[in-house]
Formats: sequence, C-alpha cells, structure tokens
Amino acid sequence: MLNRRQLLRRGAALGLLVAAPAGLIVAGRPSRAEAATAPFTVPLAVPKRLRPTRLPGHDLYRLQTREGDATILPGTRTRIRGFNGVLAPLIVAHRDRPVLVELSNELADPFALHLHGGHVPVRSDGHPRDQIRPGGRRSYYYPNTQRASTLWMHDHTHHAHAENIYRGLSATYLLTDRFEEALPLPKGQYDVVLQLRDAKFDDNGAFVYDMHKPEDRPTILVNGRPKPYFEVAARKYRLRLVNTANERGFFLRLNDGTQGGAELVQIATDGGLLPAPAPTGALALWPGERNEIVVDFSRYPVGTKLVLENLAAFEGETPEVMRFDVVRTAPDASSVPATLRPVPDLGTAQVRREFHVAFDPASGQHLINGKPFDINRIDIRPRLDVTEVWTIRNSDTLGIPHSLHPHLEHFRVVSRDGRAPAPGEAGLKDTITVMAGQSAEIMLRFTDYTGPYMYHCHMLGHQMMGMMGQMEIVK
Ligand SMILES: [Cu+2]
Repeated sequence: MLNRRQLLRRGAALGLLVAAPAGLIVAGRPSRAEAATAPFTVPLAVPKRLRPTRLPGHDLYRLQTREGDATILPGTRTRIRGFNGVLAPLIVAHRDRPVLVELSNELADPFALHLHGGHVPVRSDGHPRDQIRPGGRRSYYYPNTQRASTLWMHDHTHHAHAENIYRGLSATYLLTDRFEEALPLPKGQYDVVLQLRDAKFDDNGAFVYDMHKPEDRPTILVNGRPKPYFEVAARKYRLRLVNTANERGFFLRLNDGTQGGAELVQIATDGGLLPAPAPTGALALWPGERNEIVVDFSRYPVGTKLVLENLAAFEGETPEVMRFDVVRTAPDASSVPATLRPVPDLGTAQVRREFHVAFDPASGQHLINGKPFDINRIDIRPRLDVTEVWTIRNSDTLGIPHSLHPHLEHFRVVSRDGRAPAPGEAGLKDTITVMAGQSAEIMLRFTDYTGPYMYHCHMLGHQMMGMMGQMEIVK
C-alpha cells in the first residue's frame, strides 16, 4: 500500500494536483447556503430505480426530461433538470434484452439523449442533429448486446448539454449479464452506484452555472446530496463510482486512519470488469469515467467512520466527498475472484491515427488536430470491423488535461507514454484522460453500425468550446 506522500506524488503525476500554469487552482468562495451545509449531515440517497413496462422482447421506459424541485442543501429548494424530474435515477438492463426509451422533452430547450458507453445504432446515439425540440418526442433503441458495464445517460445537443448535465440531467444505466451475475461479487443492496460531481449554489440554494468558472464549484455532490454519510454493514460492498462532473477530476482515497488509506480493490472500469482485480490505495476518476471498487468494511469495528477524500481538492477546499459509517454487522458470502473477465481480442492494427488535443489561447477554443468542431465536417471515416490504433497527444501549452471519448465502441489502452497501462486501466474503456505533454495509445474496432458518430473531450466546457470531432463509420 502506498503511503500518503507516495499517493500525492502519484496524483501529481496524473496532473490532478498541479493545476493551472499560474500555480494551484484556487477555489471560489462558498455562498452562504454552501457555507451553512456541514459535511455528513445528509444521508446518501440510493438511486431511485426506474421501473419499465415489460413487453414481449424488450423493456419500455417512458421518460420525460423536465424541471423539478429538490432539496439539495438543507433548508433550501433547488430547481433541477432531471429525467422524470428527479436527480440521478437508475435503469437496470440485462444483456440481450433490448431497452426502448420513449423520451418526451418537456424542457424549454432541445434535447438529445446519449447513452455513454452504449453500443447503439446511430439514430439512437443522440447525434446533435437528432435533437428533440421542446414538447417533442423520440424513441431510442438500445440492443444491449454488449458486456455488462456501468453506463450513463445524458444530453448531447452540443449547445445546452453541459448545462443540462450540470443542472442534474443524468441517469445511471447499469447493464448486467449472466457472466457477471455468476461471479460471487457483492450484490443487491451491497452493490451501490455513487455519482460524483461538483456544483455551485447561490445564497438561496439555486444552481449557479458559469461555464468559464469550473474552479468555483465548491459543493461536492454524491447522488445529488452534499457530502453525505452512508450507513454500511461490516462486510464487502461493490461501489460503482461515476464521475458526472462537467470538469472536475477526483483522486479518491478512503481514509481509515492508516497512512495509505483503506484498500480499494478496483474490479471494473468504463467497459465492465477488469481481467483481474487491481488493489490500490487511491484512484483517479475523470469526467465521464466509471471505476468500480470493492471495499471490505468488515476490517473495521462497528462504530468506525471512514471518509472518502479527494486528494486533488483545489486550494481552499477541504477533501471530504462522503463518509461511510459502519453501523452493524451482516453476513457476507461475497468474494472477489482472482480473475474477473478477459479483454476480448481486438485483432491487429491496420489503421493508425493521431489526435492532438490542446487549448488554443489565440482563439480561446479547445481544438482537436488544430480544428474546432464543425457539424458539417466529417473528420475521419473508420471502416467497419477494421482494427485501429489511435494516439492521443495532449500538446496543451497551458497544462490543461484533456480526454477523448469515442462513441459506439469501447477500446483497450495499449500504452501511456510508451508504457503498459496500470492494472486499473487494463480493461475496456470508453474515456481516457491524458495530461499535458503526455500521450496514450488506444486500440479499437468499430462493429455492427455505420453512420456519423462523435468523439470528443469529456470535459464538457472544452467540448462546448470546440473539442469534438465527427467520424463516419463506413462499410
Ligand atoms: Cu479537454
């Protein structure tokens, strides 16, 4: 296990602790409502599971995107945007049982539903051209032919999506399959989704959205609750961490009073289970990423309180994210197998591409290969069933991290700066963050569907300011 100094050094290497070129990122001042909210005063909300109509051959979800009111900071009401007006709901789907979403858009702005990490036909991918106008509806078909993984649903309109996600429009889409169900991992109430993000609230508890001030979002929310506490049994839990923040990266450790922190056994990432469990003392979670861990609370006596901390908190912020309170004992037949799920063979690379990602101070835009997004331009035309290797080079001169998220297909990380990926990145991924001055190689192969799909940085402010491209998958 790493000690605290080693953890911090690793965080610095990941670019999580260094910040803007001028030095540390300094957080904005909390509003009165934020300052009045002490950590660990609100219980964690376990995501509300949406119930489908079960029809022959598929599950039907009728969803509305609409505004609603929620109590986020105690004593205040916040106007939110949510699926069916609620924060962070959950859909549970099974492999080979398709899901049909009939979405009606009750917002004042257009909306386009994207299933992040989904292997879906182009007309169900939420292409910015396929927006639902206010008052309109559209159906989305998810075949669920891919392996079990934690996906999430959000807007992809490309003018309002960052703000929509910020104001709460995000749902977890948990896809299971027989392979995973047969493993002895923690299940049921011991398998918990944790959507992590940050936000800024005004003195009255209303969301404040300013795309240009990502450092001024001092309130950390987990499943829509500010720095909550969660009462757990002294046994193993599977925690599905999803970063739904617009911009913020987390570098997480669970403080159990020891130097290196509690052991986090990472079992899965964006595309599902890793080949083998990867024990660690801390893990990075960048926007759009999912990392799943198993934590064994039986190591701690009832009465123990463990704080999940963000070691990459900005200057002026405190590190707490949430607290786990061990309140009872419980039987535990679960375990983490020594091997989990092999990565599929993606073949031999026949095509190589390079993507240079950087902020351009001259234009104030974030660019891929020197160009901002243009919906009327196709940037690349990958062929169906042909294996490609993409090199992503972050040539940002201001030290800004960037990510790349190709739609439609998961990829394998081949290397980072020429070195093999860490065990926690050895599975299938769909979003990779690269530090300024560094590079990564990924291997992927587009299958089943043709048409125009997007690839982009998942720091949503960067994406809004141009960091997106369009690929047409062709036969
Ligand atoms: Cu970026």
